[in-house]
Order: sequence, then structure tokens, then C-alpha cells
Amino acid sequence: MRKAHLLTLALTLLLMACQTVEPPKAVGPTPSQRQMDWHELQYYAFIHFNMNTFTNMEWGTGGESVDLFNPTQLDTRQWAKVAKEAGMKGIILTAKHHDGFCLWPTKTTEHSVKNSPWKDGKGDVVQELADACKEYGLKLGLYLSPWDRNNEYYGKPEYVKIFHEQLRELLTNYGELFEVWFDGANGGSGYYGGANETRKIDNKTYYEWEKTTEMIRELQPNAVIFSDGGPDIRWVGNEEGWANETNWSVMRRDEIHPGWPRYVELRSGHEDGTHWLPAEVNTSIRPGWYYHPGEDHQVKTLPRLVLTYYESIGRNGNFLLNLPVDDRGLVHETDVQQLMALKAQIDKDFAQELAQGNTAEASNVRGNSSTFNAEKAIDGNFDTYWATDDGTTQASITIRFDEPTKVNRILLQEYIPLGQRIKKFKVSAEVDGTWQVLDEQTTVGYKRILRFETVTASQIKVDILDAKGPITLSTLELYNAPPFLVDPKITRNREGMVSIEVPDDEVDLYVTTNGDDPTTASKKYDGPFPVLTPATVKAIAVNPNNGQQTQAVSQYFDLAKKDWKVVGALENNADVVKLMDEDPYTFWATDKDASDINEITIDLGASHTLTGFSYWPIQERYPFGMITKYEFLVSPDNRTWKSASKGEFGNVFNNRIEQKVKFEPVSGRYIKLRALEKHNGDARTSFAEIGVFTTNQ
Ligand code: FUL
Repeated sequence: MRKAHLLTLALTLLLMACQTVEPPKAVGPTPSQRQMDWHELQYYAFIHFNMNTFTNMEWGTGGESVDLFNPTQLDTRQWAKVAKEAGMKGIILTAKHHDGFCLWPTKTTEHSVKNSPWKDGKGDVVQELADACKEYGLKLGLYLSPWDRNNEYYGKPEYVKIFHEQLRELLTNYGELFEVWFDGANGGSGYYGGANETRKIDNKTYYEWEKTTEMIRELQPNAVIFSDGGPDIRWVGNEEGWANETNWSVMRRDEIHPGWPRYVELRSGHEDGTHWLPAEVNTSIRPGWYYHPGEDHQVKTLPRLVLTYYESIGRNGNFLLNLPVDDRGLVHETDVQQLMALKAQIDKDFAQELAQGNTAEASNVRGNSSTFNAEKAIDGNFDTYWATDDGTTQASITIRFDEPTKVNRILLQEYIPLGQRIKKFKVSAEVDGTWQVLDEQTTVGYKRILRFETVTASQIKVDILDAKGPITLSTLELYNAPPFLVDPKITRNREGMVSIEVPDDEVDLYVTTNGDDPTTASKKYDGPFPVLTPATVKAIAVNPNNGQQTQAVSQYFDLAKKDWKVVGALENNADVVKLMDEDPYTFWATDKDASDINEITIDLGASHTLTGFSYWPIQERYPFGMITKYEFLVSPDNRTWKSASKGEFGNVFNNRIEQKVKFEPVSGRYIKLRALEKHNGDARTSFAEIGVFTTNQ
């Protein structure tokens, strides 16, 4: 009897093992194949290059002459090479921007390359880029602005036909496209064939979006369509390069249309979304989308780019990074350098995956089947996944290391072909026998990366705390990114306190104030310190693990501005301090009706022998009131003034860096910076920062 019982049990178990366990059913909307292919691209380039590149504008009016489009060294192979080497998978080009100039010889308008001096009107930028992309194994996408400030028919039904025809040309003549990009800026003032007026359209109906989509599906079935609300890919709701930490790839798509006023919702998606509509995070490597020589010094820093990577790709988005090709027709050298620095850093952060090869265990495995066990999350294969039983929406997966291992990054991927499910999760580490929580977050989606302080862990556990259905986790990867070693930033505040900053707390900083180059034997930086009299502060950042260090960064500071006071008519102005707060990103400016105020007088608090002064022009996106011709005066008593220097800030508009002027030593307690002329004869005068020199530095 007993024997028979055991036999039955064994047989039942055998039967269970042989039975194939069904995968979970899809939960909510799921991605189409073209959307799935798009997810895998992760990182690709945007290129804004068009008429605006030659007029130094962001939004041309449409009245620009075709004669202006004339790049001298246009080389799409350079763009493709740069994108490829940067690790990007494709390029999206502004074939037509709002000003209506077409980069291909379209039959639909005269406002195109065919009438420009470039290659005697025989060139085709789209074709050249398509060829270059092919050569470098990159995918091609095209931006076609629906708004056209050049076309005389804009606003009328005739233009919609032209727009569709332009799209047809782009969809048929340049090979396979991976993405068609429609921006949300629609209708407004423009040239419109010389009418120079404002035209409004209903952006829900005017462009006949259904017809547009149908044409793209027919001619480019694999291309995803981007706009504020898709239909395939959505805008992320900002142009700064981040998605919200909570980021659903699903949305109630029918509520959205181009120019949607509730665009902030695009940053997180809708948990109860009706359609698969993942976010593309688009931002520019410079302040502008187009190239402006005045922004050459404002190319995004490495820490900023790295942050953008983690806040886009690391937050379930794709990263579309814009490169404003310059008026030569090349990606600018500084931009290339930063792109390669980003690539090198990301490669370092993810150099070695640590989870694979260890033991993985889960608190629940779907049907106890080996097809869905925890190992499937660490096998390096996206298509296999750890799954839980139906009804189990809370479960944990644990990776046990053979020996304690340093970890500071976790990368998770859900098996999204079955929908996005995880609503809440927690990551913990066992360190010296004690569990500690590293982070608690919400969504995962196609990819989620978390950064945390390095722990030496014997186990790492992910607790899924809530999900829309049984869990399907494709990937759990662990990394130990090296300390992020970048040049330290040395700044001083108005009180004279000097701070040294790097983005990674685990990096050590060493500092000197006597002009010597710092070494690890120098003073270790442990917080802000005062520098009230002229000194050169130098600092290095050091990786404590291996002693690797940056070059010495050096910053000269003259008199601290602690006791400085603006005197005269502006004495009681609360904002005027911004021109002497040691921060060039804040400014003070006269308003339009105070255009008679064109000078600033400052009491330095004590008499000094001055040898020069400095002026930071305004750093705003749309600068105004910049001094181009100046006079600098010094006085012992705010009554008798001596002109110390008079001259010009050459090229200050194009290159908005600190202007430094030296002069013969002159003593005084009061200084006056007077604007003799301003850029474009502006009525206003702006000052981002004023400083003095009292040494020969
Ligand atoms: C916006 C446009 O108005 C900008 O000029 C730029 O092209 C950006 C990517 O999209 O909608």
C-alpha cells in the first residue's frame, strides 16, 4: 500500500515535470515588432542642419534666401563615422525644419537645395546621408516639419497635399527608414510666400494624420512614427534629456495629439495606458538644436552627458542626442570629443557584468519549471525570463556571489513582448551578514538602471513589491563602475568660500593654494574654505582604489566680493547683487525703460591697486544687452574718476566667455563699468559678472 502510494506520487511528479508550463498571458498593450526593434536601438543621433545653420537661428521665418545655404566642407561620412564611433545605432536628420527649406531636391517647392549655390544646386543632403549611413551600418531616420513657414499655401488644403508629397518623396527615394519624426510646433507667424502673417491650423485635423500614417505603413512598414503622441513613439515631454523615474511605455494614446497641452504626462506615461507608446528622450549636446558659434563653449560636460544617459536609457527611454552640424557641414570638434568621452565612460561603467555565473534563486517560479527559473534573468539572453505563477505579483530574486563582491549598478529588463508589469520594487544587499536596502523604485520596462553607493555584497536581492500581473524579468545585471574621474570644478561664492566639486562622492580631492601642483600628499579637500585675497587654487581628483588621477585644474581668484556694494542709483536694487555673486549664470540687466542706465558703480569696501577688470557677458539662451564697447573707470572717493581702460570686447556675441582686460596699475576704492555700445544697439544693458585684478595674473 505504502509502496503504491509512493509510486503514484513519483508518477505524478514525473508527469508534472513533463508538462510544459505555459508562459504568462500578455498584460495590457504590448509592443509591435517595429517598436520592439526600436527599443533595441537605445542610442542614436539627431542632426539639426539646415537653413538655420547659415542664419544663426533656431526657427527661421521661411523668408530666407536659398543663396544662404552653402556649406563649404559638407561631409555626411564624417557625421556617420562620429555617430558610429560614439556607439550610436542611427541618425535622424532634419530634412525640412519649420522654415521650409528642403535638404533634398524636392519637386514640391523651389525652396530647396536645388536652387542653392551648394554643389551648383545638384546636391542632395538626404541622399548623401543615406549613403553614409549604409557605409557605416547605421539606420536612417528623417524629420519632416509639418509646419512650413515658407510655403504660400500653408494653412490651406493645397499645402497638406504638398506635405504628403514631400513625405512620399522621402519615403520612396532613400532606402529603408527606421523612424519618421514629426515635431509638435505647429502654425504661427511666418513668411508664407511673402504674405508675412500669422496662420493658425487645427493640428488634430489639418495634416490628415490618418492618411500620413497609412502612407508610412505602406511605404516603410518597419519605420516607427514619432510625434508628441506617436502613434509608435512618444516625446518625453521635455527637451532637457530626462524621463521620470516612473516611466510607463503605455499611454491612453487617444487623448494625445501634436501640441498636447498636458505634455508633462508624457514624462511618466499612463499606468492604465491603452496603447504601447514608449518614450524617446531627445536633447541637444549644446543649448541650441542648431549650430551657433556663440555656443562653442557651452557643449555639455561629461558629467552632464553621463547623467543624461542614466536618466534616459536608465529610465526606460531611448536616447536621441542632437549634434548641431556646423556651417562647414561638420560635427564640431568639441562635440566629437565629448561624444567619445561619453562612450568611454559608459564602456567603463558597464565593462564587466557580475551576476552571470552565480547562483540565482527566486521565491516563486512559474509552475516550478526550469523554463522560467531565476537563472533565466542572469543568462545574458533577453528572450528567456524568470516568471512567476499567475496571481503572484510579489516575489523576490536573489543572486548569491561565491565571494563578497563590490557592486554599485543594477540593470533590469522586463520581458516586454508580454507587456510592462512591475509597479514597485526594492533592491537590497547582504553586507557582512546584514541586509540593507539600496533603493526602492517604481517601474522597470525595457530597461532600468539604478546607481548606488558601492557595497561589498555577498547577496543582492530584488523584491518585486507590486506588479500588474505575474512577473517576467528578462535581465538582472550587476556592475561595479569605477569611480567617475573627471576634472574637479573649483568655484568661489560671494562670501569668498571656495568649493571643489566632482560628481562622484567616492573620488578623493587634493588641493593647494600656493601655486604648487597638488599630489596625494597635499591637503585633502574636506569642504569649502575661504580665499579672500588673490590666490591660485589647484585641485586633482584621485581614484582611491588605484591612485589614478586627473590633471591639476587651476583657478585664479582675485579679491573676494564679500564687501562689495553697488552704489548710486541702483544702491537699493535687490537683484543687482547678481552681477557680483561669482556666478556668471545669473545676471542683472536694466529694463527697457531704464535705457539711460548704462553703467555700474561698485564700492570695493577698501582701496586697492587695480591692474585690470573682467566682464562676463550674459549666458542666457537668447542674450541681450551685451556690452561690446566699454570704458572702465576708477575713483578714490566716488567723485573724481580716472579712465583706466576703454576698448572693445571683440566677438563677444559669438563667443560669450569671460572678457579680461589688463591696464596700467591705478589705485582706488570705487570702480565703474560703462557701456559705450551694446550688441545690436540694444536699449538694455546686461551684466552677468564683474571682477577686478589686483595682481599680474
Ligand atoms: C521642436 C522644434 O520646434 C525645435 O526646433 C527642434 O527641432 C526640436 C527637436 O523639436 O519641436
